[in-house]
Amino acid sequence: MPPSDSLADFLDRARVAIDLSLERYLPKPPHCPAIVSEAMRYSVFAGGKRLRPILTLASADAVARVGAADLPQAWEVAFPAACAVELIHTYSLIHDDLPAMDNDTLRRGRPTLHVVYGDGIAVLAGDGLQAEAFALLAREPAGNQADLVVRKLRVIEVVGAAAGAAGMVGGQAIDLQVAGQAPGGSQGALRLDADGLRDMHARKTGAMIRASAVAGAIMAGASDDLITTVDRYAAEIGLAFQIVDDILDVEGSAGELGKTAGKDAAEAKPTYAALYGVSRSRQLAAECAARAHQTLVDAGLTAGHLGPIVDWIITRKN
Ligand code: GRG
Repeated sequence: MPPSDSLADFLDRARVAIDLSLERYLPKPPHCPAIVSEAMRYSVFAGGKRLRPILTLASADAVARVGAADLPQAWEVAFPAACAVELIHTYSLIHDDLPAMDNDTLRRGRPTLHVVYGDGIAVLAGDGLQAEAFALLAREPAGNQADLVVRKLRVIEVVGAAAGAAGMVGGQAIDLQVAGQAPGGSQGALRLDADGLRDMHARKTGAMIRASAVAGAIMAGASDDLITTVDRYAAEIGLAFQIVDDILDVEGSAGELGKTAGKDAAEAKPTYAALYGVSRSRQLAAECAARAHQTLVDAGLTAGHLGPIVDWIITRKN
C-alpha cells in the first residue's frame, strides 16, 4: 500500500482483494457438494464490512511502516489470516442467527442462511467455514521456513483461543444464559451488571477483533512489544465497536443496518444503551477511541490506517 492512500482507498482496495481471495480459498465442486459451497458463499458474499480482515491487513501494514517488515510483503503474508478471520466471523453470524440462538431472519441485508437453506445446512455451512479457516491458516502462506511456520502456529493458537470457549463461544454461551435460553443459575436467566456486560462482550465480539489485529502483526513479524500494543489498541476498538453496535440497534433502521433493528430493547437485552443510555454510551465509546489512539501514539504506531479505523468504528452507520 502506498503511504499516502486514504482510509477510503485502503478500505476499497482491501475489500476487493479480500473478496477475490475468499472466492479462491473457499472450496467448490468437485471438492465439496454444491450445496455446501453455495451456502458458504451465500453468507460470505452477502456484503459484510470486512472489519476483521481489514484490521489484520492494517496491523500488518502499520507494523511494516515502523520497519518490522517490507510493506508489500507484510500485506501478502497477512492475507490468509485476514481471510480466515472473516470465515470464522461469518460462521459465527450464521450460527448466531439460528432459531436455537438469536433466531433472526435478516442479516447483511438478506434473509438469513437458515431461512433459505434450512437449519441443517446453516449449521454445516458454519461448521465448514470454521474448519476451512484453520485449514487455510495452516496451509498459507506456503513454505517451510522455520520463521514462517512459527508465525503461522502462533496465529493458529491466537485465533483458536479467541474463537473458542474462553472467547467467542464463551461469550455466546453467556449471551444464551442472559436470554434465558440456557441454564443460568438458581434464579433462572443470568443477570449481568456492568462488569458482566463488559466481560460478555470482550469474549463474544472483542476476542475475535483482538485476534484479527494481532494476527496481522504476528504475520508481519512484529516484536512482542508491538504485538502487545496492537492487542491493547484492538481491545479498545472492540469495546467501542460493541457500544456503537448497541447504539445503532436503538437508532438505526433495518434498511441501514442490514439486520433487524430494535431487537435488543424488544427482548430486554442488557446493552450499553440500556444500562447507560445513548448519550453516556456515546461518551464511553469516545473514551475507548481516545485510549486506542493514545496506545498507537505511545508506541509510535501512528503511520498507516489503524488510527483512521478507530474513527470509522465510532462514526459507522451499519
Ligand atoms: C455462534 C459461537 C457463536 C458466536 C456468535 C459474533 C457473534 C457471536 C454474534 C453476533 C451477534 C451480534 C450481532 C453481535 C453484535 C456485534 C457484531 C458481532 C456485529 C456483527 O459484526 P459486523 O457489524 O458484521 O462486523 P458484518 O456483517 O459487517 O461483517
